[in-house]
Amino acid sequence: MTPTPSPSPTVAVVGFSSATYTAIEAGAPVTITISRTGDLDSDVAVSYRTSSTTASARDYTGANGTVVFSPGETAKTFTIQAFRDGDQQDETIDLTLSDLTGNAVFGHETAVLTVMDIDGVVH
Ligand SMILES: [Ca+2]
Repeated sequence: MTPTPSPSPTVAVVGFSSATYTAIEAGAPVTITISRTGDLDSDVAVSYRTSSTTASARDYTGANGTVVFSPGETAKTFTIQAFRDGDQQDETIDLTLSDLTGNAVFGHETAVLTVMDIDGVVH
């Protein structure tokens, strides 16, 4: 008798590589990675965007766009640059994924980038 294949349906898991990131104000741009694990055989697209309730728009270079994982691809990146703003407090930037298409589910759908303040540092 023919063994019945037991299909184990795999899906891609797409999300930020971490739930938290850290950048230093006026430091090097921070690279944010969107990773894809699980099913690597299909095309998967996802959109990303940055927003913030504590940092104003001129405090960092926001990013938004759509990335497409081709078969075999496991990581996509974008960068954010935080600027010195004169405020003496750490600020956070929210990273959000949306519009996931293809055979995929979300991992870390959101993440938080903390920008470490340098204005309040006592030298
Ligand atoms: Ca500051």
